[in-house]
Amino acid sequence: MKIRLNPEDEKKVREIEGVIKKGKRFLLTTHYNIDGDAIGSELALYGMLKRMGKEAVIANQDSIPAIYRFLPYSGKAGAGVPDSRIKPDVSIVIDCGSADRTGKVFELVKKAPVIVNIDHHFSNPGFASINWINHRFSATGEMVYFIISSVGKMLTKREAACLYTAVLTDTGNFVHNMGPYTMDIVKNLIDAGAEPEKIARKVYMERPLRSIKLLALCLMNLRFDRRKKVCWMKVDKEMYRRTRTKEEDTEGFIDMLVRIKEANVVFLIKESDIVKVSLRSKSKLDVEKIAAKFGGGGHKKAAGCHFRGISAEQAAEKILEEIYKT
Ligand SMILES: [Mn+2]
Repeated sequence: MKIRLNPEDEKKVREIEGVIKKGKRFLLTTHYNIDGDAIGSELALYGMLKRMGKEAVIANQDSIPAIYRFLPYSGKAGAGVPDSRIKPDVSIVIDCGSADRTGKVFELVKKAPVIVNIDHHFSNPGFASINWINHRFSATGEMVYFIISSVGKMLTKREAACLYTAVLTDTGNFVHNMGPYTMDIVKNLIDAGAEPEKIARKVYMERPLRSIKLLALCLMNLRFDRRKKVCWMKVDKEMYRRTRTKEEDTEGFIDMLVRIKEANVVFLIKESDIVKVSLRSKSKLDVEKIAAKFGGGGHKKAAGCHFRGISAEQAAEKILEEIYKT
């Protein structure tokens, strides 16, 4: 089934098509704290470029979380330190609301004469030479879908699996942020060979026991503010130590909070060298605005920010204070 894009988006796809056809050496990157959309979109694009006989290198600040290592091509996206010998003629930045979300890799990105920015974050300022930004897409994976169907002519089973994972995870299992094309795209991805059951099992049903034990500790300190209907919890270093876990074991913890009926806004605080906060809104309250107050970003319903030099408790207070101002 052919999905018709609106003329403006179609124009962007054509523009990116021109760059991809001309380019020889591509650098692909995405944001740190890699999520399913970031890695799924990146790997699908990598698959297409290789299929077209292009040179392509992936450089990411962070390594791929364990739950996404089942994805095709995931072996090509090793952790971080960019190889300074790479001389790309096109850099493609995927799912990054701002350039600094690429971390140190941006030094390498800048070396390319042409930078392409493909993203669905509302706040993206358009930092590249070609910017395709539209927050109406549920996931950047949807945008990559249109690029691959057009430039790559078809969609392989492997690329479809990557993009399905992108859309599945960025919509929180098809719960929020659904766009006008989402279900049509998903249908086409399944037709192209993506296996919904297998992917859902890999992403949601293969958690190590230690991660659930960590969740149990977190839930013990679940807090609730009745007046503003805010629910939050923290993960601190002591909890990681006791359960022999690390940050990637907290994947999906925030979704536990989202399930709470009484809550309108929820957040999870993770303490490591810095204090990271993930926020979700179940009401009209725009959590992107809250995160932006502290230099973070994201979407209306899902956003994040971080703090340095303060404790998890202090960070929680700052966030609450900001919520109380709304
Ligand atoms: Mn995304």
